[in-house]
Amino acid sequence: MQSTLRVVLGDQLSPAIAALADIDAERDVVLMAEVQAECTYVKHHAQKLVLVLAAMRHFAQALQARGVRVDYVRLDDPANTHTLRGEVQRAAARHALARVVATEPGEWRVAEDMRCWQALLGGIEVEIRDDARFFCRIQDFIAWARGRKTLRMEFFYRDMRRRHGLLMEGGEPVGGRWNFDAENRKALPKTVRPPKIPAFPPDGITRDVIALVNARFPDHVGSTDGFSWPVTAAQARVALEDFIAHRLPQFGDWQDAMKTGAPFLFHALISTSINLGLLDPREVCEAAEQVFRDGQAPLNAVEGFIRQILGWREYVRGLYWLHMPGFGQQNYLKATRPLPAFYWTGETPMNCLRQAIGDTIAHAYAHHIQRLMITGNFALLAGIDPAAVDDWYMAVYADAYEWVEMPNTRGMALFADGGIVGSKPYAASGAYINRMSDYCKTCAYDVKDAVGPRACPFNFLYWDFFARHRQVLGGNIRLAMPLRTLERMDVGKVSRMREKARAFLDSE
Ligand code: FAD
Ligand code: DLZ
Ligand code: SF4
Repeated sequence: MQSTLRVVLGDQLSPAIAALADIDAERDVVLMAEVQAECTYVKHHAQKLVLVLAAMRHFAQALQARGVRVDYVRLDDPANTHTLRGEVQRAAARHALARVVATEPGEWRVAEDMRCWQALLGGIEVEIRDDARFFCRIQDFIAWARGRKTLRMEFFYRDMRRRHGLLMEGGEPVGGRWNFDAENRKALPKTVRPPKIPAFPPDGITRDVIALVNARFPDHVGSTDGFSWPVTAAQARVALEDFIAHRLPQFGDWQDAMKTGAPFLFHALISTSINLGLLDPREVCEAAEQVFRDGQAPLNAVEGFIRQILGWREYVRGLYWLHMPGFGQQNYLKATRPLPAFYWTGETPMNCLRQAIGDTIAHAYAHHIQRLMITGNFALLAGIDPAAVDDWYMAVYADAYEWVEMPNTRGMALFADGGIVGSKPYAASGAYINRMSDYCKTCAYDVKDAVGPRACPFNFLYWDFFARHRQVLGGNIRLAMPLRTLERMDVGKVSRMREKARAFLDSE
């Protein structure tokens, strides 16, 4: 009896994933394979490895409980070839196959590999299906982009709101405006205590994976200690419900705030679950809209949250596929410095970086503003090689997959794409960090100083950045203000700041 092999990758853990859509439980086999190549193509944080492998094992168990035949290859299987293609080939030899069905992967390198599978399998048909878990199919994004001069997120987002009817009333946006971002940039008052977040202690399956990861990947960043990410759809739903009940109402107000010792603030902590497939983005957006309709969360919070998922998440995915493989080569500002060693340890006197990197290493998580305005901003100002920065973001975050990491890092944070994702670089001096966090209060540097012995590095690096790139950024109307300020600055002060920048960067 010939069967269909249905391949499910480690970030495709949704019962409704396209490859399983028409499964015949009597005849078909699902292949899931833990392979060294996916665990080491970047040195993923130890908690990300535990998350993906534990979620894969739980998902396989749930499929088996529904009567589905799962051919599950473990990392410690002595016959494991340790590549996805090798495991598909071995599975083809084990089962009498009529065809292989897979869902398009999230990363270019895997998509390239998948295109070779049919030839490798001696002509067994390989069908690769669209990933329907996203609001916008890749082809639809490409059609949207065709013929447009600029691809701004805001216009894409409005189209998506219309197309999917989220926060709409009679063809118009609820509340009369598309975007409430201007109301979402408040600093956190000292008196506000962020709510506790739910914990998901490891069960037996996850404890086995923790032991495996500790034994096989001891040199990866971070530790498995304190692992507490949701690894099943049921846990992910608990995490979502907790966010909606306790943090969503304030999400808008303090979305951009940063606070010492409070890594999660009012954020959702759901990117790991959505990216793995444990949560459906539609379910997430609809649940958020419902609490607004029930009067339990304000519009600025709910619109801000839905914009991240329906807007930014879909938009960066579309841009990734539109521009790959070229995206990975872009380096508009010709940045070449190596990544400073403190990115891997957090050991630096710059308190903002120490906090953001410390949170990252401890939890495989930092929230958006820490990623963009602290670690990303420093790498932008310092002129760090985008390839090294990409590698770091891919390695340290539990939610990292290239389709979402690269446009955010090369595009939004580093402006290495020359303005595809954002219309200007997100460059900021210490004043921004001081306004949005309490980090500067306990820092060894003086945030108000740009030239003295205790000058905040973000200040002199900021002006050095604009001086260095004044030619290439000069035509950008959105940068007219800092460039004009630079022109009017005392020449001696500018050269002192540039000298400090040079000495500082050479010492890192
Ligand atoms: P919240 O702040 O609560 O937001 C809710 C959800 O919105 C997130 O779970 C996520 O699904 C979505 N979202 C928010 N912002 C973005 C965005 N810019 N792009 C895509 N989705 C977004 N996100 C990843 O999922 N994986 C990455 O590898 C990743 N790398 C990043 C690198 C840089 C340099 C920057 C600036 C951002 C990156 N992001 C990445 C986006 C964002 O920082 C994370 O999605 C977010 O911090 C996850 O935490 P949360 O679930 O608490 O998000
Ligand atoms: C991230 C990851 C890891 C660490 N391990 C595996 C694995 O062993 N097997 C697997 O199928 N997938 C894994 N993944 C997820 C893949 O890297 C992911 O599917 C591709 O990068 C495409 O997004
Ligand atoms: Fe960061 Fe400068 Fe503030 Fe220190 S003073 S925390 S280096 S912005």
